[in-house]
Amino acid sequence: MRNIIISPSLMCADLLDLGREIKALEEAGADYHHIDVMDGVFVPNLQLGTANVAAIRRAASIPLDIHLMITDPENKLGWFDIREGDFVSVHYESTPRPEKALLQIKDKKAKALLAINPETPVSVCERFSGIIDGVLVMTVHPGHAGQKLVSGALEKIGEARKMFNEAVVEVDGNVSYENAKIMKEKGADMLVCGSSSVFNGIYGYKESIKKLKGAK
Ligand code: S6P
Ligand code: MG
Repeated sequence: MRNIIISPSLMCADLLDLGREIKALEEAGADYHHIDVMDGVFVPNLQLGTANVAAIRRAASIPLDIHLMITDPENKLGWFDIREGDFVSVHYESTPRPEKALLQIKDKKAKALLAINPETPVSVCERFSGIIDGVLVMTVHPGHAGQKLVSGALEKIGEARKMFNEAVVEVDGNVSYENAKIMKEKGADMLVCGSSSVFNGIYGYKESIKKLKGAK
């Protein structure tokens, strides 16, 4: 089994107390902070923006995992505080020129991931194999937390792993403890954790992350 990277989704945290949340997640063993950036055009929601990313950066001691759900990201990447060691995902469906955005991310020495919606086949990733450091498989429709798995989305994790032996396969959407087991079996090595696990209010962050990392 691969080393599991845990990336809690900060949009599910207590936004009024984000500094404390960031510290608590880091102490609990989070590897990255997942930041959902939504523009109200590519997805039907508005969420964290450039100022939020900068503020989170100031409070964080671990790298950021920035998930851009915005149209034409190649024209907007310069607005964001992206650093070496971060993960940055752009959606295949968000632009006719994904390679332009991916190359900009690489220029900043961050890891470039191609995100795909539940309806998008994994096969579209193949032509970017020389550029990308991984694939972000969406297992819910991007835009909101608290959704249920889209049927068939889990199978795409295995297809992505088959296509990219070394690259990261990140999964985002309804990562519950139960679903995490299946996702890991299929080859996922990075889990975005939101209201289905880390922020479900049932377990503490440390226990929750331990359960997600350990679940076989
Ligand atoms: C959804 C977004 C995600 C959510 C995460 C929430 O558009 O990209 O990162 O924050 O999926 O987790 P959950 O467990 O509520 O699905
Ligand atoms: Mg996300």
